[in-house]
Amino acid sequence: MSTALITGITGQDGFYLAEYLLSLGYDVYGMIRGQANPKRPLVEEALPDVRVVDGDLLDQASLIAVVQKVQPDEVYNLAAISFVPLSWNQPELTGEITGLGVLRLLEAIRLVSGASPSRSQSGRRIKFYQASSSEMFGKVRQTPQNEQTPFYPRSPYGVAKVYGHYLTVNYRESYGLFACSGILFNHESPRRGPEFSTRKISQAAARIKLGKQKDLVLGNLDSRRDWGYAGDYVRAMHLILQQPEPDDYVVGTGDSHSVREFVELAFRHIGLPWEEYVRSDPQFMRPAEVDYLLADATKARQKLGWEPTVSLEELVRMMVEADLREQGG
Ligand code: NDP
Ligand code: GDR
Repeated sequence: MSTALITGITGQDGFYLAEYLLSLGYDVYGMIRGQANPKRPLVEEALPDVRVVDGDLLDQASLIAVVQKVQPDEVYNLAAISFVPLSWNQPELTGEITGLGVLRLLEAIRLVSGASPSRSQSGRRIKFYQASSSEMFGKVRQTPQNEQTPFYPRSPYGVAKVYGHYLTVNYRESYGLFACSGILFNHESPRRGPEFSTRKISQAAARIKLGKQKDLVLGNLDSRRDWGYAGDYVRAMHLILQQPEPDDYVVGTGDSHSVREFVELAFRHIGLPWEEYVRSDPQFMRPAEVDYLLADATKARQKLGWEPTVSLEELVRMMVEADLREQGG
């Protein structure tokens, strides 16, 4: 039986990945931070087979202790400050967690596995997955974006992810670590945090339909994202670590839509005219925007055999339906 350690177990992806790895027969450990993290009971209830361990990406010693204790075959680093707007308000903390946190975890793996610059096979004992992001492409240099596309991050979050990405490549090349990075485009689900655009929209649509909310105030409706379903993307994470050689992969659907289109689909589903309920306000505009993301996931399709299975229409329906149920509809 293989053992996996997941950081960010309380997040959207942590949940889907844990569920998937458990279904494959893995022994799954999930790292949780804080002395009374309110999400701990939720994880324990939703994922009773996951073993919870305490650690924080800000604390090097805690990460060494966790890796030492768990002795994982695979480590998935999903923990981060992941909400892009917050990264302008707390840029230093974002750098510490989303950027330097990757360094601390890689150091823990290097120390525990005994990897050395001589690139002995010991570096391959613990495989490492880094959650890189399409936000690294930012003000895109080419469309669609693939593994060769240069980065041009547009937020402190994007900059921190670029640091984590290159550090993952560097530890692979410096110490022979089996360190990989998945450059994932936006992926959503009913478990998406309500601060992100898609869940804010699906939740508002459900509440408006049920008469619990009057309107929905968003920011930029023109930006375009390559949106997929989170359940599909965690399969790609796992596949990336099952390849004979460590490498980096772009993962996305190859289809891009505007925020406005997402709104239209959600309101079509509840049968209300979106123009009467939705408005755009500068308070939700970003200091610098990522206008247009579109994935070229040819490498993931060819080498991993990965394909998305959920269309945008299905995703919107799934999210709005889940929110209608949650709101008591
Ligand atoms: P979430 O925001 O849902 O989850 C983030 C997780 O990080 C939470 O479990 C949070 O724990 C944890 N965390 C934050 N700070 C620390 C810390 N100091 N130490 C330990 N854990 C911490 O993100 P997603 O699940 O959506 O995304 C997973 C990863 O993938 C992130 O790194 C994100 O940046 C990246 N990504 C996501 C994409 C997407 O579309 N979802 C696309 C591309 C990349 P807590 O509950 O305690 O706050
Ligand atoms: P993103 O996701 O920044 O792409 O990062 P988000 O859903 O927050 O924004 C997508 C687009 O929607 C526009 N937008 C709004 N966004 C939010 N959150 N709230 C609003 O009211 C609103 N109105 C318009 C934004 O301007 C943006 O253009 C997500 C995160 O999961 C990152 O961690 C991950 O790396 C990337 O996806 C890939």
